[in-house]
Amino acid sequence: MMKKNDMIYVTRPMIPPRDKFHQMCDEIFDSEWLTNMGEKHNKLEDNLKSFLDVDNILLFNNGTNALLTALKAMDLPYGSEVITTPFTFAATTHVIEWNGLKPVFADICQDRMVLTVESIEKNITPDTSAILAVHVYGFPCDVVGIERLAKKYNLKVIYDGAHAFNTKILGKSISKWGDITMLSFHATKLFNTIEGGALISNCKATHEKIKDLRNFGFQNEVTVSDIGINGKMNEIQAAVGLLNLEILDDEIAGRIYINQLYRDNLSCIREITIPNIDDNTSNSHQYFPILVENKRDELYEFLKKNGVYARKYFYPLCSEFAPYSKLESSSVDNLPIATEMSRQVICLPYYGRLVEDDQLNKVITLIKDFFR
Ligand code: T4K
Repeated sequence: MMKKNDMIYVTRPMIPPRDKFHQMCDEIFDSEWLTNMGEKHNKLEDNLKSFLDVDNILLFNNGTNALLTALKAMDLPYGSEVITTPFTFAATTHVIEWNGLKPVFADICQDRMVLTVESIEKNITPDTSAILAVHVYGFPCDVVGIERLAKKYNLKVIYDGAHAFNTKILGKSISKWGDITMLSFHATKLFNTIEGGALISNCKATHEKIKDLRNFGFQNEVTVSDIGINGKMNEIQAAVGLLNLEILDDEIAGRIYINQLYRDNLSCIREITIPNIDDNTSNSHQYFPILVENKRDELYEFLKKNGVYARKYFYPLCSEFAPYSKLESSSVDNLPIATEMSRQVICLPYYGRLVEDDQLNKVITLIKDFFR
């Protein structure tokens, strides 16, 4: 039986330098200001604004609360339909229901596993109010096609960019598209604040609304303008973020190296397909998904037995989860590609420290042995 710490996981978080972290904790405790938009929080907001080159960003205590707030900020008619992908983490669909809206699933494409414009359009009805699309693995949605649809049908566009922290199209942050983009800074994400997230919006009024919603709807000490939530990031989370931002380049460099080694060693295996993104887009380096025809589950079990805990992100589809499986749009006929992809995909271990202790070679050798 493999011990927990001997396992090689799908990801491992960036850990900030401890001496610097302890010093920051001292500063925070000395200041006696622990949360509610403190100094570290505001600094991280500023630093991320420059790093991502965006106009409006607001930090949150996790990505799910951020996405919940993004939908709330759009003021969508109660009970209206939101078109979304089933090929995502449960949080994406849950926030639709938590806002009193109805998820409608559309299908994805084979190469990037994101919603197709055709499938979105096919699912639009007079009750549709918004599109909640996911840049899954940081692979960009067809942002131009979605923008065109949104204009044609007067729909709001919210992007779940939980995996897309570092994705750029033609050098521009992916969050420049859509009304609002959510980023997740969970421990499993490329850039982490332990738990955390952010909303980036492209309109000042939306930004101000989100700011109120994040803090219970308070505009000032005595005025509550909206039905808000507690979405605030605390000072310890922000300290981790400030320090992790300093070491992010090293983490990305490590992942670029691993990405190349995986490609060099695995692309010749007939049963494996490695998805590619096009030249206009920079990779977010969040996950390393591969598609395996027929033998995905056997490979997963073989790796696990040998101490490598890869993950079947995203199997099952959200449309297969009990709360959603009875929806009309959950039928396999409506989602043929998503169904096929979810039965083939497996995300391999992908994090900078994977090069240590021969772990990367172990993963590659095991996969080669499996297909020999
Ligand atoms: N939208 C999308 C598309 C998302 O993928 C997510 C979250 C969200 C929205 C919501 O954002 P947040 O509210 O989470 O900010 C993990 C994460 O918890 C979740 O954040 C993430 N997506 C999802 C794809 O993965 P699990 O249940 O698979 O996590 P877990 O605990 O099995 O961790 C995966 C592996 O990571 C472990 O086997 C080992 C490693 N790990 C994990 C943690 C927590 C570590 O090495 N250290 C750690 O501290 O959901």
